[in-house]
Amino acid sequence: FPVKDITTKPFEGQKPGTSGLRKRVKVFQQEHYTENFVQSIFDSIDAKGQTLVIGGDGRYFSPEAVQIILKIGSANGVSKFIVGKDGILSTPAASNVIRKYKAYGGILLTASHNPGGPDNDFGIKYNVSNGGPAPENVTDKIFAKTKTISTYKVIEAPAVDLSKIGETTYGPSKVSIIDSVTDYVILLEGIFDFPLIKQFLLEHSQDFKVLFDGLHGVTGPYARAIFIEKFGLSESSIQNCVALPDFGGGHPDPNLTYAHTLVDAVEKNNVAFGAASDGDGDRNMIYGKNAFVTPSDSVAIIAHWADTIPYFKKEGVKGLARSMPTSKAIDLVAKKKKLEYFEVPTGWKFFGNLMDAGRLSICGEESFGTGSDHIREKDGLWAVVAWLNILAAANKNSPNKLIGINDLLQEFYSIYGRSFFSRYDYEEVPSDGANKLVAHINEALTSGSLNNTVHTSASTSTKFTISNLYNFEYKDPIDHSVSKNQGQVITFSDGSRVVFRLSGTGSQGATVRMYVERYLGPEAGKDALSKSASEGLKSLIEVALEVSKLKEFLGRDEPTVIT
Ligand code: VG1
Ligand code: CO
Repeated sequence: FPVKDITTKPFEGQKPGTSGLRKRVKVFQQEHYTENFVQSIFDSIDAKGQTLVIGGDGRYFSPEAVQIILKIGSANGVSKFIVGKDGILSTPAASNVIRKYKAYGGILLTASHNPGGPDNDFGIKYNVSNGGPAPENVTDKIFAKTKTISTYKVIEAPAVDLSKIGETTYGPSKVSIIDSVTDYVILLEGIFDFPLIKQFLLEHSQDFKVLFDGLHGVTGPYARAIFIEKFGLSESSIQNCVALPDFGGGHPDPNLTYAHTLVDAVEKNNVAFGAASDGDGDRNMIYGKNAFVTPSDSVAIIAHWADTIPYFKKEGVKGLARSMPTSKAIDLVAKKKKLEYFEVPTGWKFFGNLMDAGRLSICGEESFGTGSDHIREKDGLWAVVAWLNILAAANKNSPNKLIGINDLLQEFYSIYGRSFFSRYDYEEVPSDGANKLVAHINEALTSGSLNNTVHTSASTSTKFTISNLYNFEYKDPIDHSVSKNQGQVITFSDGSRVVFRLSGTGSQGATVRMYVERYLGPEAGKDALSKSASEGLKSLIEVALEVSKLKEFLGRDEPTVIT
């Protein structure tokens, strides 16, 4: 098998974002484009003689990309590839496979929740040996390589049949095709109390209906194995669980806007426990009849109930963490349980170091990402099964009253109070306007012109006094690396907070995210605590829009998505 050097020229903009390189499929399909990025990965790591995992959410262009990685990887000396059957591994499953088989790293083919298909998005992400996304020093190196690349290496070998499980030789390398689901199901079985969940669901087959919606993303086969085969539920407990390369034309993002197939079915069929995951399986939404769990609350509630989960009972909970824009609900749990807790920049890569150092067990992001140190990615089905485990355990101690999602929410608020939280996304706005918005807030930040100013909500007359403005900066407590400009934060004297950030996962234009949080203590009482988030946050949102002049800069009256 001869190794060939192919001459190429650099492409602009191959900078990995919050979670890998994401672009339109058509961009990746340009001659040499994907090859350049893949060779730049190999130029930034030392994979000679090593094992590499390949897998992804199966979106359009994945089969082609797997073959490209095999060719270039083999030519660059990779000795063994572990590949999910048909190139499929959910992001959490890939993280697990990297760890379990002690691979050197993995290349994940996904653009997560972004739509797929010939006119939509594709993505490539490199993960390191702990199973987590490559840290910034690695992604910076990859980007630098893409700017100077002049050749890439390939072996000339016939394409590998990705549909046959088993090991074959491929040029100088070995390729092992593995079942995409098995290892992951074994992992979850070792974490949760499957028999308890199964028994609870069986006893309550009439009054506690379950529905999981795969949104035609990668989780379909995983959900089938868990809900049908392990928990013994009927076919009607899963929907949209056939993975499709274009996600059936949908937007595989588990939130109230895009997961409407779940929302509709939950309301129509009185489903007590509904859940959905995104294209690559790392996000989750928990949604039951009249009960929506905001992700910031979800992770806090899992932390609160952690000792009902066998994995945490055995390992203990070492520490808690959230990304900066995520509400501070989990901080309250950490304080009460006297645990160490951390605030890190957006994106899962920052949690990994803390986990590797044994200081972090449970963490989450407001963007429907929840997870733990069982792997180094957020994990959609893990969170869904965690909720089922917690509900099954809570009901074990409540023989006469069925405890549902809402009961856990209300109980949590009565102990800790509630952080009302919402995120407004302004997608694909002109970059110019986004930059002006950032500059406007930066100006106030440097000059102090907004400090101590009072702002009144037009509709409710509630007054908010700005107490501080700052740019969030993170110093990693383990490797001491510093990440600057991770979001602009405006704090108010009542403890409320508004954050502005530019998205790092979009494939076109700029996306501005505005995060708002307002806390009410338990003494506010049940009525105030059980309001909808939009009601609880109305006045703060008005003030945030006024202070930032967002509508003016972006030329948008309404956000694209509210979560
Ligand atoms: C978004 C979310 C962030 C998440 C990231 C990857 O990033 O805000 O919390 O970690 O997506 O999620 P950004 O930079 O667009 O705000 V996923 O499910 O792509 O892997
Ligand atoms: Co995802």
